[in-house]
Amino acid sequence: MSLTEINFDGIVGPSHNYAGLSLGNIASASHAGDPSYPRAAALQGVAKMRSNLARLGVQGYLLPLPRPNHALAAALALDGSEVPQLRAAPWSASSMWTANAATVSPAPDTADGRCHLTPANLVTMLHRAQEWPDTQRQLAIAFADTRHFAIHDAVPPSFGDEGAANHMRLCESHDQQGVEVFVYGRTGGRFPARQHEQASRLVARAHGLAPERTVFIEQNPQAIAAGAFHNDVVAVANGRVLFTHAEAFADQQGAYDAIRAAFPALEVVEVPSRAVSLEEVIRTYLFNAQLLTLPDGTMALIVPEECRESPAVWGWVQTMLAGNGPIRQVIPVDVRQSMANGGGPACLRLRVVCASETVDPRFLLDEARADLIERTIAAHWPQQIDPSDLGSESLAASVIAARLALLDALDLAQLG
Ligand code: SUG
Repeated sequence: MSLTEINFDGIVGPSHNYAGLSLGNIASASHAGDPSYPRAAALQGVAKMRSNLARLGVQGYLLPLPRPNHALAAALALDGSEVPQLRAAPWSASSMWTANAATVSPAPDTADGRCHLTPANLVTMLHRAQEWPDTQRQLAIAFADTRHFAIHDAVPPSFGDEGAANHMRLCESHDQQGVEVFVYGRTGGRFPARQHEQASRLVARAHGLAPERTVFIEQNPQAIAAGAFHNDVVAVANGRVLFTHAEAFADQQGAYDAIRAAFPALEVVEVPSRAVSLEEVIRTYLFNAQLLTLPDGTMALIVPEECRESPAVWGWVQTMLAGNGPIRQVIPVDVRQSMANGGGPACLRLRVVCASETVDPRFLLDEARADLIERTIAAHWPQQIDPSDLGSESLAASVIAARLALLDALDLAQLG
């Protein structure tokens, strides 16, 4: 059985909305109150999956979680007198950003030779903290074969864990032993640092990672203050390559040295601040990109369309492509509905290195399933949601029915 990297994209749920719930997430704050377009959002996501399926020959997905979450609504004692953000939390479709679903350590890296997954507790944000028990339930079905996978409980609360968004892996090839890099923030800045060092260390211990192949790095507090609440907004790794902004880490050179000590073959592709400022990086999500190894061994970077519209970013991209670096193609995709809530192409996927035949096939995309998913979305997803609709009984009924229609179509009614 050969191990490959499979991207599991989050299908955008039918309650996708802009309620401005994420403090420190500039896009979420600036789109608060806007109407959202769940059908268009979900179709954008399927189009991205389709193009990556054609490129890589393999693509997975995870299903939207049950919304509105009646248990959370009851726990919050909602009676109409609360602030709108509280009312919106049980409706959040935030599980679409599966980079925050879990931290994944592939089998070659772990002591027991299984692929380990720890769902992220996401405790810093109320609307995200409700995700992990349902995410865990879904992971336990998709990766049910305990000979190959180990699914953990989330890190206990008070230690914030944001999953793969704050985790990178370097390796000669995906199926070989790699070096795992955990990137945490320090609290006390303008915005919450959502990934805590002790959460990262706990996950590394639980996964049975070898200390000499594990690196812990601090995020640059200025990047968090500028809106890079997750490391994957300022850096992404694949194979031997670390693609990063020059201001991603608290001690940039120290970070490179620490990674190189564990992984001497490291190739850094750094974007200097004079070429693209931190603010422009956060506006365009240049680094919230999928850095993919194509079947011919070269690398492609899947970036949001917003990158092409930025003269600074696109200028840097052209210069980079004209050089002889490891990234040979840069491909824009339209995920604007997700971007308006602070989620780019990389937020929308969880990378799992495993043998595809060990995954429950109901979570793997092929052309027929892509057609089926698209048809179900087109028939059932609401066209538009205004934040003032959240709480309405009729919207709740249509959101619930839409999700159940998708579960039925994919033979996953057990998730209902
Ligand atoms: O947690 N947005 C998400 C975006 C997550 C991006 N993920 C990664 N970078 N990997 C978040 O901030 C917005 C929800 C709202 O405002 O309704 C939100 O949750």
